[in-house]
Amino acid sequence: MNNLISVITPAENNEKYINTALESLRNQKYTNFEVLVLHSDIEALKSIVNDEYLNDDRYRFINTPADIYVGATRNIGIEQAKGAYLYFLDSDDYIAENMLQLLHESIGEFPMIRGRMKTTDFSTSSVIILPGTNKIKMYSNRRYNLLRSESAINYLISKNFIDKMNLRFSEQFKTYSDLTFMVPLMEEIDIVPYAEEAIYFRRRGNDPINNPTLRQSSLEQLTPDLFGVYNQLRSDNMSEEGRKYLDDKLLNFYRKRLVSEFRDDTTIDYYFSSLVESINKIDPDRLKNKDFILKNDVKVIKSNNKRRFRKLSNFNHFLRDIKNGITSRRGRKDLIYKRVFNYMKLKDNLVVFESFQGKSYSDSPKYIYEYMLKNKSNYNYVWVMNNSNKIPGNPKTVKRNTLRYYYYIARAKYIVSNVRMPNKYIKRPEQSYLQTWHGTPLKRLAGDMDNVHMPGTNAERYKKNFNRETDKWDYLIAPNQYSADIFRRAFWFNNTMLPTGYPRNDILTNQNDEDTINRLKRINHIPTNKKIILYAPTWRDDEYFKVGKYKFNLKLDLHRMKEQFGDEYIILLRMHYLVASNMDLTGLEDFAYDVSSYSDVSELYLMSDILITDYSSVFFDYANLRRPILFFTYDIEKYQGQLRGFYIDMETELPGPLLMDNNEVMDAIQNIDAVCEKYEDRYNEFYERFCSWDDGRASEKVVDAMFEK
Ligand code: C2G
Repeated sequence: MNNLISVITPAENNEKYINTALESLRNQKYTNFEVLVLHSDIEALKSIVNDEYLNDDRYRFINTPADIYVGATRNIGIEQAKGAYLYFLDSDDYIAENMLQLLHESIGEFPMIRGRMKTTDFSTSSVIILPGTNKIKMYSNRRYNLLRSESAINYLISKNFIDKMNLRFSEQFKTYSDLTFMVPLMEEIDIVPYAEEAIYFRRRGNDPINNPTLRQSSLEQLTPDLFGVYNQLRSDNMSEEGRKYLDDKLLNFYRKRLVSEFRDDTTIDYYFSSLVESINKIDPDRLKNKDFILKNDVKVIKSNNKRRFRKLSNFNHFLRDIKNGITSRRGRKDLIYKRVFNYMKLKDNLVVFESFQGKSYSDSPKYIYEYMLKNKSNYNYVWVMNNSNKIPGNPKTVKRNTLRYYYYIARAKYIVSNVRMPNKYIKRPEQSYLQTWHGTPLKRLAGDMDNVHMPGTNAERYKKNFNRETDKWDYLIAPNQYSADIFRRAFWFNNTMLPTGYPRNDILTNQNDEDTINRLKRINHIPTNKKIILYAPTWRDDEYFKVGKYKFNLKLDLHRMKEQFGDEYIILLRMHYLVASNMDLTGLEDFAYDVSSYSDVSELYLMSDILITDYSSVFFDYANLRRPILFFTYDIEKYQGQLRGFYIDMETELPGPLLMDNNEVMDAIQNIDAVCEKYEDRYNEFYERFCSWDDGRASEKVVDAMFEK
């Protein structure tokens, strides 16, 4: 008997990590294997595969038709496999080097054996090696426990056994098709060994919007597939374990996923008949230990009375909201927001403005508001402000996340914000939500991020929440074509893009004059007889005290700067709004000023003569002034490599030099005229590309687009 193992690896939509998967096979202690890599554009895939695999005939690259689902792809693999065993490995995963050996050594006469699964993220790139002492557990009555992951990956399966059963994957289902292979197999087998030390590393899906894993697929996809698979497999001739497995899968899906979607009647209409068909097959005993609500739901579904079910479902939701409302303060707020405020009539002339989560009166919302104040008479305004702050026109102010806040965001016809609203915000269909965003992106944004290093989240959750938010945006401002292109993709944005430039930059065009600049300096007690350096760095995803409060280690040598430039310059230190560190400025009086709490950074730009920054979007705006920009990028390798990645090449596309230490910073300031001359051409190109939409009329254009003239 041949001992060849055929590893079947579909690579569609998951090309990026294929070399890691193949590397983990190359490192196997058990070498008698072939790999069938399947893709609908195999030539394109081969172009990213390392040569060593292309030149090794154990690696077989097979072209598959386009537009087939993974079940059909795997079937092609099975047809072409030459081995005595099959093993399914997905192209974005990898296995420990003893995997095939341990499975092969332990399968004996059993038709199938399973290895252990570990979840990993996207930062792990090299293949992990584990020592192997092969502990085997036997699963008989509980063998369906092994199928909790619903997946066909990570089993070594006798090909002969599959051929005898004539078993293949069902090809019409995009999701859950693994069950159509695995459930019949489990039914034929009494005992499945489980090798505890054979580890399969499964990457957590980090792109739930564009490339969802099975679990992350949309409900519109999952629901008909689950019903379809359930109805195809579920029969009374199955083993008790098999029936229980499928029934529980259906009930859990109903409970955890479907019920929350049944807030709206059209969803119920859509799924009701399939739901009835499936629920009718469930063993009545299965409900014995379930709670009253589920039992009652099932009873009403079985009565096949859609109207009654709709009523029940609405009532259940109401009960749940009430229950949350009684048990916590937060729940009470949610209840009133959802069940009361959201049913009140919209106020057609009310606009809510919010900038950086109520932290300041600033950014594009400020300039849009001031334009409206001057040019529109028939609107009322609410500003979200967490601290008292004098705002022209005396609008109502509310603190973020209070009950009053929810009152206004429920009733205002218009919402204007520059960052994300709370996840809880329910966008009413008649509301208009303008997202101004807060900068031309340098660092990778939302959907373009591979890893998320912020506390309290991961890429999957981050992107899901982010996508839920961007779905609510009706209008989005683009400061330049470059941003418009990135926003469409990274925000999954399909609504109205306003190609207007940034309202916050209007003053950089309209008020770039000596009178304004001196007036601003005087109001803020900043000397008018010295030149000004503005230091405005960004935040670091991985340096924080707690969620939302970031640290900043000031690396600039201020004492040295004071000594050398104190007669000619002062420096304004401007930390990012997410940074919570306090700076110690003793000994730096009359030279360094902490302007972190100054509300409007555009005014700081106007006052300053040189900008020092790093990876912050501030330089895109500052370039409107055509004044010198220096980049203090002491941690560029870490920032670019591990944390975010950039959209543009910092080395070749920026309008100023990258400076790695204090010596270089001192030098550049000392020779600022020479620096400017050296970067003149680049600065011009940069200006054309990023600033040419900013013509001083962005606020006007945005207001015209969103409010009737
Ligand atoms: N900002 C500021 N002071 C700083 C840094 C930033 O006032 N020291 C303001 C600027 O208006 C800047 C905006 O906050 O344009 C965004 O800051 P970034 O440093 O670019 O970082 P981030 O908040 O992560 O946003 O598409 C833009 C990106 O999402 C960046």
